[in-house]
Amino acid sequence: MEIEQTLVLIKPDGVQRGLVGEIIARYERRGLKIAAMKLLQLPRVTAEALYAVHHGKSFYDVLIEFMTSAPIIALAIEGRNAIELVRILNGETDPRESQPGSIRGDFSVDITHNVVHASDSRRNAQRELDIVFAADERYEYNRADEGTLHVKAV
Ligand code: 3AN
Repeated sequence: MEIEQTLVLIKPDGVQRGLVGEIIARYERRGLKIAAMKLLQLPRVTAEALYAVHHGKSFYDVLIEFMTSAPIIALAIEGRNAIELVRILNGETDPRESQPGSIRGDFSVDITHNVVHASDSRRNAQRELDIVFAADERYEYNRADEGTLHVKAV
């Protein structure tokens, strides 16, 4: 399996509740790597591009309003199977289904204010990363523990 990158957004509620360090620590502890990171307030046009697939749905306006209301943290998270692993760490969208131990399962009771976003496929990860990050904002480096984390199967 190739190394993947995925877009993570820590939403305005996650930033305002002081959960940034807690959330990023969960990705790092799992063995995933931060390839890019910044604090920004999403311009409306950027939020609309990210959530274009939801245009016309009942929750679309509320979602765009919320995501552009205050600063967020954007991350490119990298690792083997990073797209799937990050979504497991984040937990289900619906708070009634997000399991304790996941970020949403531990910190969220609301489907809009649900702390984090992550890409759901390779295609979307590429598209979303390109919307949020310029090429020179993404970095290549080695984690000190990569030799231990990435043991080849025998
Ligand atoms: P996820 O973020 O878990 O991949 P998506 O991509 O289906 O979920 O939805 C994007 C965001 O839109 C969600 N994080 C949530 O904030 C909001 N959303 C999704 N479904 C609903 C819904 N039924 N009602 C209200 N908000 C929703």
